Amino acid sequence: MRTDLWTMMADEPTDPPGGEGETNVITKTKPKTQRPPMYKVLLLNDDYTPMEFVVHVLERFFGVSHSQAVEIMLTVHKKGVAVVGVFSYEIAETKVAQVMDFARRNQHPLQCTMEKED
Ligand code: TYC
Repeated sequence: MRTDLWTMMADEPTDPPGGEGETNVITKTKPKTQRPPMYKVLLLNDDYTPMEFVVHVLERFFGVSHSQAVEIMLTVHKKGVAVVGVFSYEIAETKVAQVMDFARRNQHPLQCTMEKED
């Protein structure tokens, strides 16, 4: 128990009366907001899928304009692969399934995959 004036005036908290002489320490913790992991959807090049088909896929399943679709398709054609969008796991999974199913039904070997973002 502190009794002298200078000690009482120090900027430490005083113990509540009747306590066991403990001092409460308030630790500030930063609230951590959890954001879900995101997944890149990748389109892969091949030698057989027609360019117009890939452009159509990009417009239809990724909601890009015709000129953006041509640009992305040409990037894949030249570089071998391109990220066509970043989505939550479930959305990415759905996009991949939609593209793969549409390509298969049209007998094109177009490949679409997903990859976790770092
Ligand atoms: N390389 C194909 C061709 O020359 C076109 C193509 C582009 C195929 C993009 C797949 O993801 C792809 N017909």
